[in-house]
Amino acid sequence: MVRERLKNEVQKMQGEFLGFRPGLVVLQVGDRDDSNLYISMKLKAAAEIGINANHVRLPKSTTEDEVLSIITSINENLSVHGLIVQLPLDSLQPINSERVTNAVAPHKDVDGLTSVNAGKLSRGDMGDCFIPCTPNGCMELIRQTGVSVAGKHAVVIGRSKIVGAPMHDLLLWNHATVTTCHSKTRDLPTQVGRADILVVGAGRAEMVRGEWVKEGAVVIDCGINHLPDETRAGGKRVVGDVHYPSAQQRAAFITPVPGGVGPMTVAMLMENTVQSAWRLLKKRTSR
Ligand code: NAP
Ligand code: L37
Repeated sequence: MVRERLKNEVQKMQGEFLGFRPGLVVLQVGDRDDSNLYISMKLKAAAEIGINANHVRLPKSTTEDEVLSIITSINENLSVHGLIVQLPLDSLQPINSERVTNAVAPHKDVDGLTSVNAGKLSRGDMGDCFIPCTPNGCMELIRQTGVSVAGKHAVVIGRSKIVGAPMHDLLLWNHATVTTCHSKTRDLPTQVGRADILVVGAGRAEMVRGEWVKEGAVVIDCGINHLPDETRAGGKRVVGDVHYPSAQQRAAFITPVPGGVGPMTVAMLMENTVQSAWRLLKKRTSR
């Protein structure tokens, strides 16, 4: 649905601005299997929509200064509207990933991970910032349920820069009352039981049990975890942070893993890239 709309928008852009295409760069250091899989999904989605995506792959031996200087040159490249650094960095060198993500020009930061974009979101200035893809996808999934967020009690599990913290901000500025839980939270089951809307990004396989979940809640599961499973090809299976079979009996809506938040995360990266290109085109035509 989102992808179909973006494809049409890109076609419209190409018509209005002679062959123009939004440009995306995915910067990867090293060769992690999970990153390779996610990047291939991003490149495939971009190709389908008509976004010109480039995968820049650096060896494990790359130093922080080298990464920073490549980011600077991509920042200056006018045909690139979005730049993401795929985390975690898989380098043999000590690299400060905070410094690296913050080197991305805020107006190309389609992951929404720079301090500038995160700061805007935390203050509720959503109009001119980029929202991180996973929480943005979660909001889209919540919207698709038809359940309104305003006035509801939302519980977020996790406070990372990429999932939990921006999810908290988004729910708050969409007028939920938000509780954010983390590894030091006491009595997680009781907190979860208060949630009309529950978003989980903890990285703990099937941690949230169905018995904890409030009857009729909306449950959004960001977790991607691998459990050993002899019956599967490859010897493992993918599960979320929520125990789906039990939670599904209580929740009014619940997202599956795989096939839930993951694909929507990819769609939101495309959304942010197209939005970034529109902003540039509007600036160009208003001059
Ligand atoms: P992360 O950086 O490891 O953060 C995990 C968060 O969960 C931390 O805030 C941690 O608390 C909290 N936590 C850990 N164990 C907990 C527990 N037992 N009880 C309560 N809170 C607990 O992970 P992340 O990058 O946010 O990712 C979270 C999950 O989402 C992972 O499964 C990851 O694979 C998945 N993910 C999915 C997508 C997607 O597109 N679908 C994208 C990114 C990540 P502290 O802060 O106290 O340590
Ligand atoms: N933008 N995303 C961005 N920047 C980063 O630095 N780490 C990271 C990031 N994470 C990311 O790309 N996550 C992600 C996770 C899952 C999917 C896509 C992106 C996804 O589509 N998963 C599928 C398949 C899961 C599997 O088989 O492992 C799913 O259906 O959930």
